[in-house]
Amino acid sequence: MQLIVEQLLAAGSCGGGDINLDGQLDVLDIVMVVQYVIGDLNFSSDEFCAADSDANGQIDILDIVALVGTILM
Ligand SMILES: [Ca+2]
Ligand SMILES: [Ca+2]
Repeated sequence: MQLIVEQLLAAGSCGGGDINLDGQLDVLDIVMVVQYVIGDLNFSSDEFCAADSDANGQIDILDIVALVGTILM
């Protein structure tokens, strides 16, 4: 888990994970990613960049895992 998160975070300049730009990584950011993945929310390019933890151009479960891992560290 730890290794995966570190690899994901090292992947690019995007993926800070602070999607709502309140200066904190917390459950609210995870909720936004989940809402995006299930289609309830659209992201701006900045939000997308912040959410795409592994910078692969897609927001998916791996980005959620990385975000959760970051918060738990
Ligand atoms: Ca935040
Ligand atoms: Ca991704």
